[in-house]
Amino acid sequence: MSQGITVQPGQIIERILTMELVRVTERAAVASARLRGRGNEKAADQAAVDAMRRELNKLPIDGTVVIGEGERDEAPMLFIGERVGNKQGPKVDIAVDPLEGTTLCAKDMPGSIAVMAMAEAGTLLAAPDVYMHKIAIGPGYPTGTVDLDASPEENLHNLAKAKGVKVNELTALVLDRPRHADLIAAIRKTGAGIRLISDGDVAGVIFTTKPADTGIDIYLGIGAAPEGVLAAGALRCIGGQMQGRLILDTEEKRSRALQMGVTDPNRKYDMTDLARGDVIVAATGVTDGALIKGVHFGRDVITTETVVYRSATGTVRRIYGEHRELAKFHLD
Ligand code: VTB
Repeated sequence: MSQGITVQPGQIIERILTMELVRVTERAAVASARLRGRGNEKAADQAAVDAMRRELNKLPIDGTVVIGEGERDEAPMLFIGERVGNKQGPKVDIAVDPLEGTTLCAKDMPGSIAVMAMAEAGTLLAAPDVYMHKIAIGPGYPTGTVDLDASPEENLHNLAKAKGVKVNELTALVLDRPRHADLIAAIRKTGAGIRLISDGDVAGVIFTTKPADTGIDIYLGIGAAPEGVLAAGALRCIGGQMQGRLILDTEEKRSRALQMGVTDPNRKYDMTDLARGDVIVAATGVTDGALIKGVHFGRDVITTETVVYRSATGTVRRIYGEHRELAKFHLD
């Protein structure tokens, strides 16, 4: 039982919590997977939120949600600032996206995941739910190979040079949105390919870490800021480079961000500004995806696949779960 775990003083992020996080994302994934393909994004999201919150509150942590379902007045659960855990363990920051890719889940399309990060207290960027301009590449390139403020042409040429390939051998991943029309045109002009995705840019950023498997060399464009922090957490563990800038284009957004501690609205955040400390990121597949398989319901067994990243060691674990005590899932 998670309640029985004792955390040694001095161990900021207890190793055993790695497995505890898996339980949290597994439960959220199973809960929302029951609503796959029902066309009801809200219900699927709510199921994931309920399950994730319930499991989080069993953990031996004194957690504060820094990336959550929204601000207190708009989210009854897992709101930003909510305290989670049994309060008897280390102080930690919690970032959650109980169902990343709600539309993918509602349409039963590939790539929706239940994802969360846990980090030393005060080390994850408390980002408001606004857009973020992002760029990311995988490990093995010199620092500064790409830059958020350089043109797409420049970035692709520099990346091709660093990889030792021609630009037209690169593939970029971009969210399929009208706001990216110019970006897409600029990338295509270089000869590089683009994989357009409808949702799910946490996984999209992670794809850049294994170009040989995923075919993706670089992530470019504008997605949500909370997802940017979660992706940066994962990239911190695997290696790679990422930069992000909040898009605070109204007075209202700027003052909201200021309340959350963002004093420079134009700041360019590096991966380590987004996620600074020792961090663990766990993601369980809801629908089958390229990163991880989704939940499968059998007669007597539910199977899950989870990937857990830990920054302190760079360890990546894939955990395949066969759950036979099905009664506990009926709570979800
Ligand atoms: C992306 C995508 C997410 O939000 O971050 C996107 O990866 C950005 O917002 O899965 P828009 O949909 O408004 O473009 C999601 O689609 C959902 O959080």
